[in-house]
Amino acid sequence: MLIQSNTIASHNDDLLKKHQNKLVFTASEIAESEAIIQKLIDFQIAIPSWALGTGGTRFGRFAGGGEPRSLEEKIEDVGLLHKLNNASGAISLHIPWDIPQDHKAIKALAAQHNLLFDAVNSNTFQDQTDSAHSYRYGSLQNVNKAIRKQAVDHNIEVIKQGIELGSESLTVWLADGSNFPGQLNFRRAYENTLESLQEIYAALPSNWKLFLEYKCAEPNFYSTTVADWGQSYSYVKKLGDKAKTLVDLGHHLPNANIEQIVSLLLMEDKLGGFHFNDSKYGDDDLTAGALKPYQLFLIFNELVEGMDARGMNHAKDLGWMIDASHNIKDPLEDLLQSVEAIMIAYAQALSVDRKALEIAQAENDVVKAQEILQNAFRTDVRALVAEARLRSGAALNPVELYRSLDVRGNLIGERGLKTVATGL
Ligand SMILES: [Mn+2]
Repeated sequence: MLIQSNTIASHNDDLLKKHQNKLVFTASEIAESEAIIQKLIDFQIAIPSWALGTGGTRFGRFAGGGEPRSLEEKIEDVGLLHKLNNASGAISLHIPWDIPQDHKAIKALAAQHNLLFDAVNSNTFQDQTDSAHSYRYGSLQNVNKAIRKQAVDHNIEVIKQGIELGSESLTVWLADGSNFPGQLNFRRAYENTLESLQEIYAALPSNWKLFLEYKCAEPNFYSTTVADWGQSYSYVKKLGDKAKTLVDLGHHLPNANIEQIVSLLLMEDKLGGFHFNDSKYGDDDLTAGALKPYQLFLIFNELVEGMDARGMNHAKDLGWMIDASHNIKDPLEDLLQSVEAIMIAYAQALSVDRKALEIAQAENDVVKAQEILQNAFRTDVRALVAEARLRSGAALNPVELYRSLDVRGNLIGERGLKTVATGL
C-alpha cells in the first residue's frame, strides 16, 4: 500500500485551523519555537526490521495479520511510517533475518521510500540451520576457539552486507553469559570476548562505528558478559575510537539512573547510539514513553546538554533507533506512537532554559532547578512536533490518518491474515 501526498494534504487541511491555534499558543510559551521546529524536522529515528511484526513471548504469539513477508515488504512498511511522520527515515537490518538477495534492487526500493540503511545487527544469540557450531554456551566468549571464529566471521559478513547497503555501523549485542555459578571463568570470558571484538573491529571500514550494546540479564540469568555500561565502556575503550557504547533503555536493572549513564558516556566520547523502548520490569519492549515519559525527557535533557557541550550534530552524530517488539498492538501504530513520544521528549529537552538551569545549579538552588526542568516537561510541545511534520509534508496526526485509511486492513488484503514476519 502507498499513501499519496494529496491524501496527506487533505487530512492536514481538515486539522489545520485547530493546529494553528495550538501552535500560536505554544510559540507564545516557548521562546525558541522556530529553532526547535527546525531541529525536529532534521531528527530521524531508525526503525528496526524486527519491529514490524507482532512480537511473541515464550508463551505464545498473537499475530495481527498483514505482516511483512519479505525484506521488500518490511521496507514498504517503514516507508508507510516515514510517509506519515517524516521522522522514520531509516531501517535497521538484522542479519541473517534480512539478507538481501539483490543489494542494488533493495537500495533502490529504499530510496523510493526516502529511506537510508541504519546500523546492521549481527545475531549470535541463535543457531542458524546451516551453522557448524552451536552458541549454546556463548559466541564471542566461548571457550572453544572454532566457535568464537564462527561468531567473528558472522559479524564480518554482516559488515560486508552493510557496506553493500550504505550502512555505516554495526551493532553487536551478545547473549553471552552464564546461568549458574561456576559455569564461567569471568576473566577468561572477558578476554575471549575482547579478542573476538578486536578481530571484528579490524574489519570495520574507516567511516564505520561499532556499537557494543549491554544488557543486565536474559537470556542468561546468572551473569552476562557485557552486562552494563561500565563493562561495555571497558571493551570499547580498548577497541578504539570507532567503538562506542550503545544504550538500550530496557537493558538496565530496575531504577538505574540512565540519564546519568548517558551524560558520562557522552563526556567520555563513548556514547554511540540509542535503542528506545519503555518498560516496567525489564526488557519489556513497550512503546517508548508509554510508562515513563518523564524519564525519557530527563534522558533527552542530558543528551541535548551533552551533545551541545561537544558541539555535536543532534541528528547525525549518534545512532537513534527504536528497539521494541511487543505482542498486543498493531506494530505500525506502536511505532508511530514511539516516534511521537521520542520527538516530544526531544522537543521538551530543547526547550529547557539552560542558562537559568546553570545559574540555579551554581547557586545550589534545588527548587529552582526542579522548576526549570518540570516547566519544560509540563509545557505541551505537541504542536511543535506536528508543525515539523506539516512543513515536511507529513501528517498532522499520523495515527488518526493511519486508522482512517485502514492501512492494516489494506495490508491484510494484500498479504493475507496469517503472515509472519521474520524476527523475534
Ligand atoms: Mn537493543
